[in-house]
Amino acid sequence: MTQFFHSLSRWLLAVFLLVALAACQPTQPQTAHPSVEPANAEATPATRALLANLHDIKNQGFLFGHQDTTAYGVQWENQPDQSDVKRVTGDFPALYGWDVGHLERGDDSNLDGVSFQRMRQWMLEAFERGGVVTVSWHMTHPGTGADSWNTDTGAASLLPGGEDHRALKASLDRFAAFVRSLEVDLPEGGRGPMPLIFRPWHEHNGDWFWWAKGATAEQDYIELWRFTVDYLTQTQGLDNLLFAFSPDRSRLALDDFETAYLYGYPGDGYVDILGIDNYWDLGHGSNEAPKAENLKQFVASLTELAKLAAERHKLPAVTEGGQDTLFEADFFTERLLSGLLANEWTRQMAYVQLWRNANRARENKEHFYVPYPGHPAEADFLEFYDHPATLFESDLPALYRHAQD
Ligand code: BMA
Repeated sequence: MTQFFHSLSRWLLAVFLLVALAACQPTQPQTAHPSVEPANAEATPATRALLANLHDIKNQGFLFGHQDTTAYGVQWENQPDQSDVKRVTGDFPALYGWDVGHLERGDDSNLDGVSFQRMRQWMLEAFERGGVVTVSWHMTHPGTGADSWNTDTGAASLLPGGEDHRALKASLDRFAAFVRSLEVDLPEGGRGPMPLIFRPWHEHNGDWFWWAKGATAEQDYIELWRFTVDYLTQTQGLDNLLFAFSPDRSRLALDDFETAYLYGYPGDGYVDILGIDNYWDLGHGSNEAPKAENLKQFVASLTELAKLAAERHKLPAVTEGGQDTLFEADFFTERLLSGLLANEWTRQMAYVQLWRNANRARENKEHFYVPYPGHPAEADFLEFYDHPATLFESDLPALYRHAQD
């Protein structure tokens, strides 16, 4: 009997220790997400469903996204239902990136010549196809009118009390009007603006944009972000936005990732997606590290990002990236996919968005990230496409309804 109690108490102690140990462990990738709350407490049902479904997806694979994909490609423009992704794979991407730079000026077209009227149409079509739309904004400075890359004047004058604050509000008003015009039949009934992933003020830890390090102080950046979110949600009443934060990998120290990543972080109440813009580890012209080192660092950057996101119940994603001009024919399997599948953390990315395929004839330059017909990386991209972890349009579950609905 004593022996029985002795072994029982040892067994109980072991169980207790195991439970206690589990509680102290660094967070593991989660399969369930009971506590995912959007930054905007008033977010619409479809917007909440999108966030919850993206959290589910991250355990299975990642959405493949491409900037400006239906507007033009390397060898074509102004053709309906086209995309270089589709020309090669027969399928559309799952996620569509667009940039509203120059909307703030009241222009008809964005900074890359994409008409806003057509952009609206392409966004609506993407939603109809079940895809996800994400929006960035290379905004000209609302006070000076200088472009995004002009760092002479930072964000200070745009903040409440600043001389250009009204101009910032006017820019956000234009954005709100554009967002409101993206009206669709909502799965929960009625009509309203489609859910969007809004990714303002990106790559702020670099020094190449006026809202970024150097031109803008950290505290001013935080205030700019918070004002933007509060104004769009509370003043403009937009409840269809998820907010993505996206520092640039080239300025993120891997040995002190958390501190580096949280530079300018506006707080968990202002962000839904912890993104990273990663060109640096994927064959960037200024990165002299050998390929093997790039891969190790790519994996490390995604691992650290996913851990931080898990701790904060946020969604990790590669919000921009790729290899400009795609000079390695095995880029998609050897660099991108192998990095994304490297471990249980890297597999947490909800989406990966590559940058645009500039039209060769109109822009007179080579600047592209996905292959086009005849490009040497075509076969490799097809292999990437066929992998079960890469989600394109034909792999998409219904994203705008809760799974249990
Ligand atoms: C950059 C380049 C530019 C473009 C800008 C905004 O990365 O693609 O050509 O104007 O993004 O889309």
